[in-house]
Parts: sequence; C-alpha cells; structure tokens
Amino acid sequence: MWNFSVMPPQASTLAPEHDAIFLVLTALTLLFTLIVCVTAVFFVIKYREGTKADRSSPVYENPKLEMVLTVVPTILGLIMFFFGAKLYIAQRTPPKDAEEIFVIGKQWMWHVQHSNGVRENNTLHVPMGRPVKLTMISQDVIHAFYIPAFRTQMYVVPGRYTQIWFNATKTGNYHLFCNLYCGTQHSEMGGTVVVQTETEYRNWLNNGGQNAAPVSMAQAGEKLFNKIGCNNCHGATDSPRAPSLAGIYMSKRKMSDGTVQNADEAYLRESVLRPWNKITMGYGKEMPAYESTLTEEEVLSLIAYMKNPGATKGSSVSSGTSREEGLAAKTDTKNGLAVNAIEAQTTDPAATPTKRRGSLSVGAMAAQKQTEGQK
Ligand code: HEC
Ligand SMILES: [Cu+2]
Repeated sequence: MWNFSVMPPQASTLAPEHDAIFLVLTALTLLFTLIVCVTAVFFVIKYREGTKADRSSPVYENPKLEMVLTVVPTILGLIMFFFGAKLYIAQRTPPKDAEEIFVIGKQWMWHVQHSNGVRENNTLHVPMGRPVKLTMISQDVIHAFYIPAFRTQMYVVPGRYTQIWFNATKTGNYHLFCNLYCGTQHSEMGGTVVVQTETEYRNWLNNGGQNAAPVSMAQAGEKLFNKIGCNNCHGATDSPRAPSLAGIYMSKRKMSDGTVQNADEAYLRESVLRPWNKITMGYGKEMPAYESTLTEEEVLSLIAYMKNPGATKGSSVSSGTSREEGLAAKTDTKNGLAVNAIEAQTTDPAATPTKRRGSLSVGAMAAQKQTEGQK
C-alpha cells in the first residue's frame, strides 16, 4: 500500500493534546454541518412547490428551541476555548529548565547554534525527554519555523526574538519547514530535526557536532596497519619475517645494494607501495606491494602511524573509536605490554581483511589464512 498518513507522527509531549483538540473540533464542525444540512434538505423537499404539506399554522418563534440552539453551542464553544487556551498557554510558556538553542532564519536557510557553540544548518539536533527552547530571529524577512511532528510553529521576525519550546518524545528524524512564503526559494527552506537520546545528544555536542569522536590520522593508520595485516610481519623487534618499524621515521636504513636511505615520508610511501624498489639489508622480496590496494589517503595515515616512535612496536590493538582508547593503547606499548602481533589480530575477528579478498596480495592472504586457521 501507499506510504501515506493523514497526520504527521506525534513526537512531542503536547502533540497528543493538540491532535485531540483538533479532532474534537473537526468532529463538532462535521456534526453541526450535518444537522444543518440534513434539516435544510428535509425541509426543502417537504415544502417544495406543489406538495400537500400542511402550511396552515407557520411557526414564527420557539423560545425553548432558540435557548437550546444558543446555550448548547455556547457551552461547547467555551469547552473548546478552555482546552485550546490551556494548550496555547502551555505551548507559549517554556519551562524554566529548558535547554536553549538559537535559531536564525535567513533567505533561504535555518542557521542553528547550540549553547556550547556548535553550529549547524538546516538540521536541528535535540535531546529526547527534555524541554528545549528555541530563541529565534530573522536576518531578513519574516519566516515561520514549523515542526509538524511536534505540532509547533512560530513566526521568525527581523528585529525581535520569538520563542517556541517542545519536549520530544521519540528519537528519529522529523521534517522542519519554513511555513511562510519568504521569497523564490522558500520551498527549499527546510531541513531535519534529529531527536537523539540525552546521552547521544551530549556526545554529539561534545564532539563538536559529530556523532563519533574525530579519529586522528595516526589512529586511523594504526587501525589499518592491524586490519590489513602489516602487523603480521612487522613487530616490536627485527625478526626473520620483517624489520621492525619502531622509530623508523627519519632513521638511516641500510639497503641490500649497500646504499643508505633516509626514511622520510617519500621513502615510507615507496616502501609500502613498491617495497621491492629498495630492499632492506638482510631481507628479500617477501613484502607484498600495496600499490593497487591502498589509496593515497590510507598511505598517509599509515605514515602518520609509523612516524610515532613507539607505535609499531607490536600491535597495540586500539579500535581507534575514541581518544581515550587510543591513549590507553599507547601507554600499554610504553609499559612493554605489547602483545604478539598475530595474537592481537585474532582478538579482533573484524580485522580479517575479507573485504579486500581478491585484490589482496600474497602476504596479507597468508596472514588471513593464519587468522582463519586460529578461529
Ligand atoms: C609478508 C610480510 C610483510 C607484510 C604483510 C608487510 N611487510 Fe613491510 N616489509 C616486509 C619485509 C620483509 C621488508 C623488508 C624488505 C623490503 O624492504 O621490502 C619490509 C619493509 C617495509 C618497510 C621499509 C622498512 C625498512 O627497513 O626501511 C616499510 C616502511 C614497511 N615494510 C611497511 C609496511 C606496511 C605499512 C605494511 C602494511 C601495509 C607492510 N609493511 C606489510 C614484510 C612485510
Ligand atoms: Cu522562510
């Protein structure tokens, strides 16, 4: 069937009350329309020209009926007014502990600024289950800030602050509109309200408007180093498999042809992409060439990782998802707690480079077999 709903989702504390009032009003309107229409049609038919209906004593007034027709709608109207006014006051009075977020409307975008300075455009991140107050102003013409799922809207006016508040009840993404024609691109002046749990929202704020903490290049490099199996050959010390890479950056390397190379960025890059161009003294062509498997971005992060003197001493397995983890991993290495490279890789099954199967070079394939064998 179609993905069609009569009402937008209810995602704020006031939305159910708003909808109830709206539905009752609609029902009452329909009911009275029906009463008036049915009676009108009935009389039109009954007293049409030529019928034999009794027209001998026409009724000119009926105080009882008039009282009923006056008093009943008045009471109904007052009841609706009471609930409407109650909701209106609730909607216009932000709770004192509300989180304040600032919104600037301009042709044709919404600019949002959070209390700690994080900014965003045409998106509004808010915590769930906590009152949020928007203080809004326009930089040019009058706009209207409208979030249907929260059943709330307010004009955004130049030279004057206006406010709305809401308390979101469901996580998810909801529409955000400018609901007042404000120029040629008015229809594009909208976006998304992202409702997150309180913790997610705090993390998002603290990460400067990102859901995950930024990962340093060296951390990304470390992750990649372990993931594609560099650590299966390169360990804390020189081994028959491969020379150690610990402290390699800017050191002098002896090549098997007798020359000495300075291990700068260019040398490290070449050593990863085309290792057989310059073979380290005492080794052969065991290292696979990564020329066709790594992007320049990946090579840069590997180099950033190799520049860290302690970094490649065995694998310090850090998922690289948070700074704290990365730091902890590094301290481990310093304390000499470096774990055996292969062991380390098996602790993280996701590290198997399955994605790269096919384009994988021999060395990494061997590494993969090893890990699979140990499972
Ligand atoms: C199959 C084992 C193996 C794998 C896997 C491997 N290497 Fe190597 N690597 C070697 C050997 C052996 C040498 C020394 C011979 C040479 O220079 O090619 C070497 C050399 C190097 C050098 C130059 C070292 C020096 O002494 O100057 C760098 C840098 C390097 N590898 C980085 C990497 C990186 C980064 C990865 C992962 C993308 C990797 N290696 C994967 C075996 C391996
Ligand atoms: Cu607008």
